Amino acid sequence: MGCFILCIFLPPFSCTPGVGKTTLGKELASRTGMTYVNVGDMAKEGELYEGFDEEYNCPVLDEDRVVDELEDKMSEGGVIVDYHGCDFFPERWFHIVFVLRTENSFLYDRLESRGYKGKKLQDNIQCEIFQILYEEAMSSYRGEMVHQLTSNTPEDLERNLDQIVRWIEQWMKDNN
Ligand code: DAT
Repeated sequence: MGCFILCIFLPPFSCTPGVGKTTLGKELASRTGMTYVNVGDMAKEGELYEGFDEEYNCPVLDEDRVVDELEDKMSEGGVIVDYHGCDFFPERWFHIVFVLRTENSFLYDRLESRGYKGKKLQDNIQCEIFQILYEEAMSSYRGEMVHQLTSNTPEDLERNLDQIVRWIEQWMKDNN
């Protein structure tokens, strides 16, 4: 079987954007037996940073070291990668890319309850409004690989899980 990967991301500029990537990614891993990789946590553990962004109060990821660190795991396949950016991952790593979308009113409450305020809160909300991440995904990967999923409510989460699990089952049938 070739390499088989899902990638799930959302808004940049912050370390924990709150659209539901982690919740979806971990639940998907437990339903499918795939491996879940949280790139933010991996960077924190390995200190894969190349500086600190004072404006956003957030470390700056060392993208080359992250790619080096992930390379072996990705070539084995069966990996769900969770991150809020995507343009530095090699396209060959992935079979499908999901961009989670949360309406601003829901996102505002989730980010505020995580203690985001001021510029950091506003920039993350702006990022959603202008679909920045979706556009980044569309320019980094073939259009047919990139799918948007709505993630406002627990019902959305359940529907997204069902949809992705069905997609994985179909992929396995087609590629085995
Ligand atoms: P992220 O990994 O994108 O930062 P998360 O998975 O930690 O986001 O979720 C942030 C919070 O929102 C957390 O309290 C769980 C909740 N949540 C996640 N997906 C949701 C959904 N579809 N509907 C309602 N709440 C959701």
